[in-house]
Amino acid sequence: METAQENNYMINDLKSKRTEHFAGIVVSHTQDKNKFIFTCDNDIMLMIHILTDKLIRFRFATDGRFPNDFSYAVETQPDTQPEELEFVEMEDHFRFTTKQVILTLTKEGLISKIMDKSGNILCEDEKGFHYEENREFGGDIVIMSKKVHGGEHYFGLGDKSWDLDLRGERFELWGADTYGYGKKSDPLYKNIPFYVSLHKKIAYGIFFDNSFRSFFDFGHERSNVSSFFAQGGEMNYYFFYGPEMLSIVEDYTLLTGTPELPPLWALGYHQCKWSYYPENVVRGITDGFRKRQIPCDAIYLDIDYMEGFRCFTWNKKYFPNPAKMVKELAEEGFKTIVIIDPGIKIDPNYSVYTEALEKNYFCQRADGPLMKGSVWPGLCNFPDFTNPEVRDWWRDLFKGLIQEDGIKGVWNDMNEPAVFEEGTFPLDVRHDYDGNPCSHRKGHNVYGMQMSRATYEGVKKFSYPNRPFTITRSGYSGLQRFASVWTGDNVASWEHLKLANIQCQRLATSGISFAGSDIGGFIETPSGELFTRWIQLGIFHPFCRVHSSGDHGEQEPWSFGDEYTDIVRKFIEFRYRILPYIYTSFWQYANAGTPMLRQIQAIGQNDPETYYRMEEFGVGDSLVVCPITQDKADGRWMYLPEGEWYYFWTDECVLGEQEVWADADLSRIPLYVKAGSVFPMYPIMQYVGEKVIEELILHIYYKKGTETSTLYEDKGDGYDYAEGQCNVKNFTVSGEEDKLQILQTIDGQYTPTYSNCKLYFHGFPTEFSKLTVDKKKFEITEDVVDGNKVLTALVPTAFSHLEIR
Ligand code: MIG
Repeated sequence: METAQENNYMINDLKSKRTEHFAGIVVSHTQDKNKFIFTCDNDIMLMIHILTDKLIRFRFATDGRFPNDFSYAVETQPDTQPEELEFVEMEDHFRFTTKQVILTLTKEGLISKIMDKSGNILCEDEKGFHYEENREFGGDIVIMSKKVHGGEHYFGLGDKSWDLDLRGERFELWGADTYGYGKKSDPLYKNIPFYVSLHKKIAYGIFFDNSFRSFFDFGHERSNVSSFFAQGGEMNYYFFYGPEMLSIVEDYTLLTGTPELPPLWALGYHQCKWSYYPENVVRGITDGFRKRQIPCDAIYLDIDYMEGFRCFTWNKKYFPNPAKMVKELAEEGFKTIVIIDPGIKIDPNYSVYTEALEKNYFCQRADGPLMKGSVWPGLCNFPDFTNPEVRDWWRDLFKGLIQEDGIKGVWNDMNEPAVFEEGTFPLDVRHDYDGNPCSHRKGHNVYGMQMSRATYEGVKKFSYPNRPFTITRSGYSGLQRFASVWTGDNVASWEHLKLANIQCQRLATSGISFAGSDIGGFIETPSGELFTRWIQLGIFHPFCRVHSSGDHGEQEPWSFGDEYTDIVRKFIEFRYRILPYIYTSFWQYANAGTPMLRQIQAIGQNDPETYYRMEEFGVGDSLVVCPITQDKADGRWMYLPEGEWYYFWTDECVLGEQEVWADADLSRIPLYVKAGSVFPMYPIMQYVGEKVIEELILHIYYKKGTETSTLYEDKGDGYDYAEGQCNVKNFTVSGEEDKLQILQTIDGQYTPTYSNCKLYFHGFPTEFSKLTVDKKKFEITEDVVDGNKVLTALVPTAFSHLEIR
């Protein structure tokens, strides 16, 4: 918060010295299909691009011309048209009407107001666009102010460590290395200028595509005004109409890009520490997992694997034969992942350095010298990842690690970029910005994203035909195309467990679903209880990794005594059981931009009670989870959204739209399954691919009424799915008093390893005893799962019609 305040002062200071300029009166306008340009008598211009019936781009210019239209977030401007568009000029304003919204724009001052078709005001300018000249650097400080409505709530903005609702606060986007951050430390690592507003059951979204240091104020300076502003660049923003929150997040994610499907193993459990070395320590850890039968897919090497922290080298004393070690670990099912930082050690005997120096790939200061800064290797220079030629070079550096050494994933750290003394680069550092040369003022917030982009391309190129896996700490909107993320250097405390929950939900709402926290906390040591509670939450986060700094106790699943180990094992096993479900929700994310974690407002939007909650959240289509975030608890109150929900551990069915008490001693996490779901599971595996899966498991939860569930399946790696080797299965459950039917449609040509599925019937009336699958009778028996007696049957997976009565 301190930095933000300093900067506020800076802005306020600027305000006191400089004049605010507002749009004058529109003197001309042009229309080219769905693109309109309005020019004012004082050279302020506004381009309004109606991209769809519910997506509108606003772009302002201050001196009579628009500069080159380039964005790292939006790779190609959508070439779409609204279904309906009517444009009329009135006496004092213009009006645009699409199938979904009405936008009015005043001729004086370019003040816009957007309504839905029933006349509800969604989003309305207060002062609207204005700017101040930036005499020091040139360009403008661009500002947009809008009205705050009664009952308005604000969500999104990336990794902010604040309550889920951002109302009443001001935030800054300026990627920062924030070791041991706390609640409301700001700014943090990631720069995601996108938020969703929700009021009166209707949601809209704003994406301010500007990479300069920027600010979002949600009624902080003035309680009736929200604003966003940046220290340079353009006022260039997109308005999204829902009315559903989920569809806004989808549209934003599709605009800024979806990731490809990760290899299935990347959705398994990962073990990390700063640092596991030398080799025998690494093997001690991996053996520890297999010996104790605790599933794990990935093991990490932090900075100490390198020779003096030089990227793309190995410390041969610690790791005499990396390729051999990595190969042997792979035989036991472990994928080895290594860290790569941006700082390249200044060392004339280090080829990565000399090559980059010779080719002029390092960032330069304004007057020519190379950007020099201290990080782990000592004094370093830093590649300019915003230069496409530098990215290609960086990409090709991965050949050795991936192709020769067998590394399966790369972890990018310190890419805010972080520099020890100064914090980050000085502002005069130059960047290519893909042919739009600029200073670090504009390049800072995208630096990490462009690093992870080059890393992703390298890992992908040399892993092919397998899929790549990458992680990044920093990034800008659209980073989700290139990497998964973690929430940085958190602390082993109950407060941070809460923050991890909120940050991961918020990231998902901000287009970044593939996210997780350092489970157990990076700094300090968790108690066994805290660690266990954190694992219980972490297994529902798309990226599931334990990580800690090395200067304290052990943080492996077995570090806290047998009582805890057994519970932790059970939950890591649970992660492997629900893999087909997590994978399906990843596919929904990759395919449609649907967030994998869904904050409760997004699944309970018609129930304003949900607007004030933040700990309970949806995972995929069927689950609601709520972590226990205090010690010695044996349950908690939580809120369930609309519908009927089964408590996972007891099969007790309760109604939503109310607070419910979830019994959860240390062996449980509050977990509910939506009635009518067909919930897929795999058998427990120690790692992905350990066993050939012979039976798919489907848990069917009884409901009077209809519900549809989806299952996506493919080989779990490689690109055959792009050639149709994948299936999308839809299950439509319709339950009545005396029977329940499931219709299955299968779209795709993939043949899974299993031809049978084991069905478990939850919550079914006891008299149901006859099962017919595609007109054939099947036997029902009784079984015990997770402590409950459940009816079960074994049937062919490819059924089209199933009936139980
Ligand atoms: O200055 O590589 O957030 O996960 O273990 C610290 C050492 C550098 C910070 C990362 C953390 C990582 C650590 N890194």
